[in-house]
Amino acid sequence: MQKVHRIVLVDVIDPHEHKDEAIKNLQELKSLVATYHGIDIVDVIQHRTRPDKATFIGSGKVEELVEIVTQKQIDIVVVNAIVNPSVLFNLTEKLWNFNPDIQVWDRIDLILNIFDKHAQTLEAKLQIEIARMQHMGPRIYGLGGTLFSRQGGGIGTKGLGETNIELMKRHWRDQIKKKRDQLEKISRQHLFQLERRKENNIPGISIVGYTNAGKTSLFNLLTRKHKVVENALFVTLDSVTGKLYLPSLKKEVTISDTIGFIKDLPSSLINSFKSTLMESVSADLLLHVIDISDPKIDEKIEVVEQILRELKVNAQKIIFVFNKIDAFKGDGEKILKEIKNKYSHFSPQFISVTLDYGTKKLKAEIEKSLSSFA
Ligand SMILES: Nc1nc2c(ncn2[C@@H]2O[C@H](COP(=O)(O)OP(=O)(O)OP(=O)(O)O)[C@@H](O)[C@H]2O)c(=O)[nH]1
Ligand SMILES: [Mg+2]
Repeated sequence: MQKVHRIVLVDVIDPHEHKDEAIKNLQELKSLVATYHGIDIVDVIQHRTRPDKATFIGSGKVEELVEIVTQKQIDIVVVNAIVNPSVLFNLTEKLWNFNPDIQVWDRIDLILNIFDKHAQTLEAKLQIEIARMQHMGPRIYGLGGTLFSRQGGGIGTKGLGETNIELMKRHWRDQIKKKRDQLEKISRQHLFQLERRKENNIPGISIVGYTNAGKTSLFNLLTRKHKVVENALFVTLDSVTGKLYLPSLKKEVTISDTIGFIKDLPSSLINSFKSTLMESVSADLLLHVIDISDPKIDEKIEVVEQILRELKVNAQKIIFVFNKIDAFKGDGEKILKEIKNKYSHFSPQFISVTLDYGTKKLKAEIEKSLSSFA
């Protein structure tokens, strides 16, 4: 049976952040962690302060962490931030004596480990491996540096440690390059397919959005496919393309579903996923799926839009697809009106994939947007 990891979450809250915000953020972190499966959140340390340069949390909190790790047999510490590798190394070093196998992850490690579990295709796997190697590298040199300098403690042997670190770095760089070359080959095939589509004047639609918004559900409905849908984050990691027939255009268009976005997704990670995100970058039309029942709806829309800007998507048109309208509570009329006004540039559509509500109108809007291809 798979071992269940016992973890402690460490969150540092900005002193200016509202309490409700902090609770919501922690909730998202918890769902992210729950997605990993085989993990038991044993404890949470939340601390309202500025992050400490050396250890992220202050020395008093480090002592508390040591105590929790020892008493509750913790094997993974997750720091809810993107931190300098030296911070992760410093924390690991402080916890080593109490659990020699302790792992300290930051947000990137957590996301990469989740990605790793869900990745299906070689392309997605390679992208994750490269991102992981880049992210882990400095920590490994750090560890190596400490070990080597411990080994070569005497006068005159200092150079040995340095040479070894250099060798390690070179080996690491070579390994990354090999993976990159492999990925490059796959990306080229991908690009070739996209170019062929353009030559044949076949429009491409791409479904994008925050993780868990219902992208795959919509993809399945439109293409009659049966991809896995789950109430969890990052269920989809690989880009999959299906077909949708549009009667007014008298042609089939391609439609692709891909990885969801999340806030604080570091740009290095977005960059590593460029190969799978290629469909979205070159799509003629983007369907931005939004969970209308989500209390953090505006923030999530902005996160997605920001990432799309970073990716420099070419789409002439983006349609905002507000999904899960069946689960929406509150003054419906008023809020729908507000949304319609606020996002009028994005032809807002209101649908429920579960009830197959609003999809006819959505298809009509898609046809309108792609009418130049007729
Ligand atoms: N109430 C309600 N739930 C929905 C609707 N559409 C999808 N869901 C649920 O939302 C959850 C996420 O659906 P997915 O289609 O996997 O979402 P996704 O955006 O592809 O998620 P990731 O691939 O993990 O980023 C699932 O539990 C779905 O059953 C809807 O119209 N109404
Ligand atoms: Mg999905």
